[in-house]
Order: sequence, then C-alpha cells, then structure tokens
Amino acid sequence: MVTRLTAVMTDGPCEPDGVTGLRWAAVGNAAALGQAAAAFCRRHGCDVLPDVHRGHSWARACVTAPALLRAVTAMIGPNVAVESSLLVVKRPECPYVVPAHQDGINDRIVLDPARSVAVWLALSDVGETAGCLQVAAGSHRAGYKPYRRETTGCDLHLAVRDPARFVFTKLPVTAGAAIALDVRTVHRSATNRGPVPRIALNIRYVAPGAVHLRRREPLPVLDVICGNSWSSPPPPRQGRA
Ligand SMILES: O=C(O)CCC(=O)C(=O)O
Repeated sequence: MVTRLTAVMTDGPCEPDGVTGLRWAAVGNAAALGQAAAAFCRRHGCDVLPDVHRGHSWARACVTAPALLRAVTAMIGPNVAVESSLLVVKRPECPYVVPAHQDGINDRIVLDPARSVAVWLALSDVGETAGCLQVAAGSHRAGYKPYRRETTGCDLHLAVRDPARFVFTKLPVTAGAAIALDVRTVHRSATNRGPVPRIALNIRYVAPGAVHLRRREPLPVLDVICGNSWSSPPPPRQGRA
C-alpha cells in the first residue's frame, strides 16, 4: 500500500509560514567550512555529495554546530538524528537549477512534519545572483504534493507537478545563515550567475518516529546527534503516514 500524499496535515516546527531564518555560524567560520567542502569537491570532480556528514569532519562540524542544534532541538525536541544530508556546490560556469520540491517525501519515505525539520545552511554568501533559496511561504499547509522526476545535469529531483501555482520569495543570505523549512514547504533555486562558487548544505533532522516507510524496506540509517531516546524508537508505521 502507498502512503496517501495528503495524509500528513499537522502543524510543523516552522509555523506560521513553514520557514524560519536563523544563524548557525559566524560568516568567517561558515565560509572556512565552505572552502573545505569546495576543495574536496574540486579534488573529486563532483558538485553534489549525498550524506557528507558521515565521512567528512567539515560536514560533521556543520550538522552539529551548537547554534543550529539549539534551534533544531527547540523545534523537534531533544532527540535528534540526521536522516540525510546533501552538499550542493553550484559553480558559476555550470547551469544548475533545483526545481520546486518538498524535502519530506521521496519514493521510500515520508517524514512526519511535526517530528522533522529540513535545514539549508549557507557555506558561502548566497545572494540573488548566486541562486539563493526561493520558498513558497505557507505551502506546507496544503500537505504533501504529487511529484514527478526531473533531471538537472546528472542529478534527479522529485519536483512538484504544479509549480506555477506557488508564489516564491527569494531569500538572499550571507555565509553562516540557515533557513529551516517545514519538510512540506515547497522551495527551489536558480543557477549561480555570480563569479564564485555557491556552496550550501541541506540537512534533514528527525526525532524518533518521524520516518514512515512507503515500501517494505529497512528503515534508513539515522545518524544520532543527541538525546537518549534512540535505543528503542517507536516502530515505523508502514503503509500510511
Ligand atoms: O541548495 C539549493 O539550492 C537547494 C537544494 C535543496 O533544496 C535540496 O537539496 O533539498
């Protein structure tokens, strides 16, 4: 049985708009971590890296930044794990558009919006020219949307089917800023038309019981960051959220 996409209609951690701005690091510290990330990507010839928090100290430093964890625990409680992370480096010379999408749903899982939050971290200054995040405020209230597959370069995105019905607001920020999103908030970003790489890390934080499986598969690996209620998490519900 497949999870009904509109099933999760609860309030999330970023009411009322489904978007909360915060600062996770000083500009210089964030930019230094961004340079480490960009150097790694240059060496390995890649611009998009999934689950970087597992293997790289600079990424671990980002996902565990004290100011960030204070905000995340205030939103979803003291037990926090990372469900996934994604580093995106948009080089100026490479067109890279992230289509309008929601972070809390894919073919395998649906996240409970009351027990999860998506956080986008700026590791460089990300102004309008650099392709800043664009969010559809309040879009979370209508729940999860049907999606379709859309490819950017070699990367697959699960784009909402009806992006034209949303009104997007551009959110230019400096390095060290973060934008927390309800996992149902529709968001997108454009190509970097500035002169330097635009570096950002997307993180999905979850509390126990947040991850609901859409298929009969093992629960994804969760990287526990804090809290002591992870030894016996409630079993994930199968079939519907
Ligand atoms: O870095 C970006 O521009 C957005 C990426 C994003 O929204 C995502 O990976 O969920």
